[in-house]
Amino acid sequence: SQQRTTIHALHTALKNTSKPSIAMSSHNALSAKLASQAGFNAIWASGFELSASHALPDASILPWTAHLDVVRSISSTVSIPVIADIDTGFGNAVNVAYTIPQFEQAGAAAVVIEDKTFPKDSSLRSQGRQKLVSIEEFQGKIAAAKASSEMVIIARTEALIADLGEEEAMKRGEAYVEAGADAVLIHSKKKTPDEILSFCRKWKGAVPLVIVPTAYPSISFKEVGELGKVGLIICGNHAVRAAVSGMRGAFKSILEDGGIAGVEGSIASVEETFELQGDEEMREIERKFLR
Ligand code: SPV
Ligand code: MG
Repeated sequence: SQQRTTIHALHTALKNTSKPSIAMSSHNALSAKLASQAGFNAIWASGFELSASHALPDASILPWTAHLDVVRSISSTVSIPVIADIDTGFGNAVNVAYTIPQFEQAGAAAVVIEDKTFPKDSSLRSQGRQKLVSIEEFQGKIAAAKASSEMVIIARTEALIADLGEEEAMKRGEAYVEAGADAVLIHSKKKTPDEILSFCRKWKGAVPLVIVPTAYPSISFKEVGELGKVGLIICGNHAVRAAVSGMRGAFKSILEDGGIAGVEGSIASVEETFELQGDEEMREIERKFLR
């Protein structure tokens, strides 16, 4: 199946730490299709983006089925691997055991599960509520995920986000590998890459790392590749932020201009939008079947 192929492709790509794969965030099938057309290697079905697209905080406000629905919609639209952000797994290890197969069925190639307590809060929020579950409990959640799915299971530690220090982050990362994680996402909200660079250099784990450099954007993909430890770089929220800027600009111009003519040259054409909607495929169906 196509899903088996994307799972396998992602497994292989993660190991190529001298040239990390680049995932772009998406909050719906349209943004995922644009990211795929642009040439990104994978889609990050971001909880932050999904929440933002509902004008809600990224704090376990949306039901888990909202994550599932967007993953299904994205997976049925693009053929590159889709990495589902399942936050904390929406509960304990039992919840993980029941929800994980649903994400696999929805077409995800991978899930990222984080070691925060449910309900989670955004990692990027200053003074956010960053309480972690115990290492043992999270190992159970990873094991539950591995036991119930063929997908790539990426364990994410929020130890640095919670200000618990590098040693705790390292201990957690290694413990998660022991529990069966295929990769470890090490997250940081420091404004410079120093914290992440130090962690990556010290990492001796048997699996590749994953990073989300939103807070420390100065780091280049090339620089990350030179570390030889990171298999995947996730652009965490750039689709929804680009959408916000694009819409704000166009909306402002239209009201200022007192008409829609001024934005014609700077927004996507209707024809371009038809293409993204798969209009060609529908025409084919019309030709074949519509009598
Ligand atoms: C997301 O994009 O939902 C993430 C990355 O989990 S972050 O927002 O940095 O926590
Ligand atoms: Mg998230």
